[in-house]
Amino acid sequence: MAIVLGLDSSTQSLSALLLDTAAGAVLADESVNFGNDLAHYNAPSGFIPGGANGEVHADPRMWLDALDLVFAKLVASSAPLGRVEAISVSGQQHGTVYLGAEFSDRLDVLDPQQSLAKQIAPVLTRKTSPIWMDTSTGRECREIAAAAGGNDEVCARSGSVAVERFSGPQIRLFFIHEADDYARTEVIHLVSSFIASIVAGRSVAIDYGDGAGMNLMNLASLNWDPVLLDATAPGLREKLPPLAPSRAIAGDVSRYFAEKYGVSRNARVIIGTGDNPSSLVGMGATAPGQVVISLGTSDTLFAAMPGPKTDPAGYGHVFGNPAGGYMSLICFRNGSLAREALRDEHKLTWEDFDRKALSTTPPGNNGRHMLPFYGPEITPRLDLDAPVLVGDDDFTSGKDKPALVRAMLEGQFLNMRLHCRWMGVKTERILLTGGASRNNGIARTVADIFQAPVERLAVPNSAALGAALRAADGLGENLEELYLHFCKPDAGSRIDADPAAAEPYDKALTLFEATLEKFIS
Ligand code: ADP
Ligand code: XUL
Repeated sequence: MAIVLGLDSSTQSLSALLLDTAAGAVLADESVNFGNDLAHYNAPSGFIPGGANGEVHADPRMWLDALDLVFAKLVASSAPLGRVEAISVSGQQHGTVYLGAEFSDRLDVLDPQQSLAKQIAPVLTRKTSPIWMDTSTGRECREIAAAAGGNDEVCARSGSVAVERFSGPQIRLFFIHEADDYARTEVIHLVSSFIASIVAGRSVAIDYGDGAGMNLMNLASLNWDPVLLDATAPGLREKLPPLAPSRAIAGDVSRYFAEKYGVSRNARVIIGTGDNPSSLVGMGATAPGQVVISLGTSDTLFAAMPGPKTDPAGYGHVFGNPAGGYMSLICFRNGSLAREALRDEHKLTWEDFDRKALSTTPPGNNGRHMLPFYGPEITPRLDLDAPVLVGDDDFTSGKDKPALVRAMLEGQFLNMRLHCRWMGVKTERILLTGGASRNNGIARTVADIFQAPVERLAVPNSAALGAALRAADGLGENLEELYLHFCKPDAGSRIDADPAAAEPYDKALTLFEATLEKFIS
């Protein structure tokens, strides 16, 4: 039984959660919001706005400043960092960080008197990092698929067809457009393995959970796939860290964190994983039979799987399950930021997404519906810059605001219901997490559309919780026992589906699908 720290470097924030596993208690919960707390990076939602041709990048120095800041906040709140026995990391998936030959030496001698960002910036060989929202690599995806023998082959090997946001296509684009900088890159990390490397003070391995989101890992051998490496960029094998199981220990915490923030020198660092695999742990859902919907910046639906199963339509993914085996996932790019865009465009509040809109409109919205995409969507792949509205004039002109809110939420979750069929999972109960899951109107819409009860946990940040639980797992604690303490559904927050909504939503699904098909080439 131990004190363990989980860090989650997500799209919009970095969170830290300190647990006492013996007491079953949360000792500290701090977070840094990139847009608010590090406003000088001009990334209000965690990425650099205005990228051309689908490019979405973030500044890795911002992630490092957030790491310093979150530890300073932990110290300020008197969190017992001197008693931490293990630390692990969760990171937004697919994003890549490019580092030169001096990276490892630099990690060894980090000076506690200076910031992480200042010391690591000189060894970045690519100033900014492409993140999961990037859709700029369509050409590179086609080239990789062609070189590897087709997308079916890429999917059979890696668990996903070549996908624009995945690391392999992003690496290829860098190699093609910035060949010299690619050549001087010694190591390419994912966000999770980059942050874990900083914390451990040495370049650490990538786990099977996050590694599977690169189009480079062979799902069967759990090693880098030679065909995919060759199809992506020359000399790539030498630039990738090794792959390892999620509970692998990277070493002790770096001297930097011990001296600067008083973290116990003996704290072990367990390698990182992606935010979705981490949430699978944080929701206590690593055994098959449970379905999780996460409503963060992206909306995702995922579940542990007994064996790998791929999506014939090419939208879904198979990742490693941090507890062993596999998980399947479907990701939607127009999640919270699309809900925010509608809220701001029509001068609404989250309260309007809660009781107000839903109490004055019926399930199915009398046929009024929306393709709820304010920017490129990945499931299905579609480039729109504004939602498509189908219905009467009051609705399409934006006058009928309650109908707009309902149409947005129904569009998002009908689209989710439509695109998760391939997983073949039974949605008898849905575990809901992510920033938007606290909204009861949104939770009710999920319950009614899937016709399943929705439950939320007492600890809301499941990705950070998953990192902390994985840290304890790395020390040899039993995950199933930890779930009993930390992953209990909050009984008061359960929402049961209204059976009367079943029929209107079956009809709404047909209408939604027909409109969607007109836009998919
Ligand atoms: P990420 O982990 O991807 O950075 P979070 O899971 O922290 O994101 O979720 C952040 C999002 O949660 C915000 O973009 C915001 O739109 C959404 N959110 C927060 N509170 C509410 C609410 N009451 N209703 C709806 N959405 C909310
Ligand atoms: C999953 C995905 C996102 C990111 C950011 O494939 O792209 O969910 O992990 O949360």
